[in-house]
Amino acid sequence: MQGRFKLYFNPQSRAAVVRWMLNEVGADYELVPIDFEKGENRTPEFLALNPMGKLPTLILPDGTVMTETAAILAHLADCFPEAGLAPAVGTSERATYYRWLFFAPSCLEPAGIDAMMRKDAPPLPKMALGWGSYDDVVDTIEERLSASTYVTGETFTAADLAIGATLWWFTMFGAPRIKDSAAIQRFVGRLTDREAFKRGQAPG
Ligand SMILES: N[C@@H](CCC(=O)N[C@@H](CS)C(=O)NCC(=O)O)C(=O)O
Repeated sequence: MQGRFKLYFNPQSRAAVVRWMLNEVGADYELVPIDFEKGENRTPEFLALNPMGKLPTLILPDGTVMTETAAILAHLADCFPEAGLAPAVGTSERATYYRWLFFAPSCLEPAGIDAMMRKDAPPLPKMALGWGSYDDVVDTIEERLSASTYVTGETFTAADLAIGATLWWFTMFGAPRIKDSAAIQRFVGRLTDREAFKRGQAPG
């Protein structure tokens, strides 16, 4: 794909996941540093781009504003088909890819944040929560990662990046069970060994 992407960036944010993906697909991009402490994500200029005041906020080469990490990963995978990070549309592999790509922000992420930030609070009713319970989510991921190398099978895709980046954050922040799970840690290790991940760790 032609043109330059502009990524509003803070290394301690989900924008780091998008930077990793931009490296995976070999995109041309620039980083615009955002300092949360200085409120740079709350200025009128920034809020005009993303009224949520959140990162990642990505400007596509044609000026379109994109937010929401998983959506950005999916779009970049489609824009750079030569990187091979999304199965063909309409296939069963694509269906499995979507399943895990959406599982990351709708189940894994809120379940883990709830488990870490509300650990002393009474549990919310399982039926009302999209993720059911934290243990169900971790059991589901563990089962999947025990059965195949990547979430969609034997090929690395953008869905692995969505799931893997979240599991990597959970490992660092001490989410329950994550560090002790051999299947999850094998997967996280495989992902953080990738060249594109390592390049994304350089100062931005
Ligand atoms: N739903 C968004 C979440 C974005 C988000 O919560 N970003 C955090 C950093 S990881 C943020 O910008 N926080 C700054 C703030 O809310 O002031 C996504 O999946 O990309």
